[in-house]
Amino acid sequence: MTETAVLIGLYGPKTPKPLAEEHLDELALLADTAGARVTARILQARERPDISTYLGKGKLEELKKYTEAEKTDLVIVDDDLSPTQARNIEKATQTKVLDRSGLILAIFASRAKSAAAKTQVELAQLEYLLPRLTRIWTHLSRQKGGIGTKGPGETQIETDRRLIGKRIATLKEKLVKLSRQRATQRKGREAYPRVALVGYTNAGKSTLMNLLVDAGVHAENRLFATLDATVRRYETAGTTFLLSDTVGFIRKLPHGLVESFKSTLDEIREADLLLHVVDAGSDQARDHIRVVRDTLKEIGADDKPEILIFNQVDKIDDPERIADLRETHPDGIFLSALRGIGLGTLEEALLERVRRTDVDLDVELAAADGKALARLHKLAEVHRTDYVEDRVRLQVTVPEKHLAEIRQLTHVHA
Ligand SMILES: Nc1nc2c(ncn2[C@@H]2O[C@H](COP(=O)(O)OP(=O)(O)OP(=O)(O)O)[C@@H](O)[C@H]2O)c(=O)[nH]1
Ligand SMILES: [Mg+2]
Repeated sequence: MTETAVLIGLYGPKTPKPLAEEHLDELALLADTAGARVTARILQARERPDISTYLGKGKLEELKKYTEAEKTDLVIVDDDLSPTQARNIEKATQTKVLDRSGLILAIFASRAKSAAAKTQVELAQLEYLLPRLTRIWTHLSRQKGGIGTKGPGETQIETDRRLIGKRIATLKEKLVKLSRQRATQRKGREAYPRVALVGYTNAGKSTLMNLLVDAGVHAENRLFATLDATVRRYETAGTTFLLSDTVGFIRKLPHGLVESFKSTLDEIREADLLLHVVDAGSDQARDHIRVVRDTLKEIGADDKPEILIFNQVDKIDDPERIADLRETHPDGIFLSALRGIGLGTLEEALLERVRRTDVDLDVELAAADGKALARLHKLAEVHRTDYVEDRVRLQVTVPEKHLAEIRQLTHVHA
């Protein structure tokens, strides 16, 4: 049976009511993605959450009445709760309580399919759990009067903590191995420039990926439909590059999740160009752009060149809105991945940017140097090979990023 849920949030000077409402809309979409049915929403005017109950006394009472009367299964809070706040709301309402990070983690857990995604999610979940156990433990030891008095509760929690710590170490080792495997796989495709689709969740990255390279990746109107990176070769008019679809971002993405998804996010970190996809039809488009840029910064990928793509223009009725976006983002490209509108402009921009990073060269090296020759074939596209006595001459196209290495390996003819 579908669980019912009531959503809770706060508004105040920093988050005015309409914005708080939009945040709850997003939380509702998250709840829906997790499989819950939202039956009510409660917003309270408060500058900051109550330190022990999140909501104020009156509102908590209101919530309690509601959950009792409606037999609600779940209370979902739009912020992250301290263990104390979670416990107190749970006690007052006799209902399961989830905070924003907990909900996002639950969704990731239910969606993870590949070994890598499963490992990454489990790691994030345990890391989310660990400090919460610790704080409960601290709380218990305070109750019992502290040092030296080890009640059974504490011993159990300590054992749990040790087990969790061990499991975390195992998962981290597994991820290192997986990331090494992926690095080996990547070696074979080094010659091509790499382009990564990035953006807020549900912006249309996977839909665009399917349109550009017929990747057959899953796209749907749910958050975090994509958890694994998919890489496909894109070939057109003599230019080849690799395009990857990646996991979407969201505001307040749990930090642990970003940390543990490092290897999936490598696709973004190692890209030469980012295609930043925005749902132009969303009232939150500007906010989403900011969140994506902040997250890119967090993973160390904020220095990449990007093409800003305003997708879903078919949803916009108001032409002024597009004009507005065009004015603030003159380099933006406007399209509809669903309807296939505006694709030509994107492909032109894409090729222009990708080609800019390629260099054509004539190089020469010793014919006996098999190792250097093999490496050259990995790093560059070879168009022509001529053997002249004990030397080899090659015509190659090299991505800018490999120029330095090619210069070391070979003699470059001007
Ligand atoms: N109207 C309209 N809908 C679109 C467009 N592009 C994508 N969508 C819809 O938006 C929803 C999300 O698309 P996805 O491609 O799954 O989005 P995503 O960015 O990959 O999302 P996640 O992987 O979940 O982060 C789907 O229901 C798409 O059909 C568009 O141009 N117009
Ligand atoms: Mg997707």
